[in-house]
Amino acid sequence: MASKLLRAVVLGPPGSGKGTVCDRIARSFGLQHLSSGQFLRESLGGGGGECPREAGALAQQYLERGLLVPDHVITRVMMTELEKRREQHWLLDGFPRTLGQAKALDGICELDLVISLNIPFETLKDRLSARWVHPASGRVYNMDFNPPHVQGVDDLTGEPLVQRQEDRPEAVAARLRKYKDAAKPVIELYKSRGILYSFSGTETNKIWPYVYSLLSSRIPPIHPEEEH
Ligand code: G5P
Ligand code: MG
Repeated sequence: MASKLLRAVVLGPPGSGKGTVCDRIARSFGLQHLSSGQFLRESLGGGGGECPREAGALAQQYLERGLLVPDHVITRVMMTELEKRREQHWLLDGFPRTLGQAKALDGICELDLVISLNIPFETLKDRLSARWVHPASGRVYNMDFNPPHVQGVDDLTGEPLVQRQEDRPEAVAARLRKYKDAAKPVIELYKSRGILYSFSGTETNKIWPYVYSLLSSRIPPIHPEEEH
């Protein structure tokens, strides 16, 4: 097992806790955490990021509206990133999200496990509408889970926080429906291969011990289990 590189994916709707779970897995097991949304956002800043600049400009229009970026754009970004990490264990956060993306991924690797986060619709709606950001830095707060020290202002700069267009309650429901339609065939595909592991609940902290124990059966932890 030591020489085999782990290829894992975390699937879940917006706000389901993919980023939170992936951070913890990366810390506990030493996997590279590769977030498609993060690569896209970095590219928007122009330079700095590793995603090609044209892809970034194109992606911006979709990101702002909470829509899925076209398959060929995100697939190109992810293939470039994965190519650089052939020798590392990795964990994908937010990719693949459509059947077309899943097929592209099949072309370059064989996945070992897929974690699917099943979070009730109402919980997702509440979480996403509680998210506020500091536009200049991209720092993200959640009014329930990780609130700023002072309500409505960024911890480091003291500047005002704003709510993203796509996190406004009226936009959230439409976003979640679209996600579900696109993701259904992806989930079916991995289920039929016997590599899908679904976790249901309303709290990341309660799901985490199960995810940890699944991962432990595949790869030795580099850090003992953390409470959070
Ligand atoms: P992203 O960046 O992949 P989303 O919208 O899928 O963005 P997001 O918002 O990043 O998902 P997440 O990673 O699933 O959510 O969840 P998270 O950030 O860990 O947790 C969400 C919030 O809830 C946080 O504030 C967290 O602190 C809080 N939270 C976590 N657990 C709990 C809990 O137990 N309780 C409470 N109360 N709170 C909790 O993609 C962004 C955009 O990029 C494009 C799309 O335009 C997308 O909209 N994109 C793609 N387009 C096409 N194909 C792809 N593959 C794409 N990937 C990205
Ligand atoms: Mg995320």
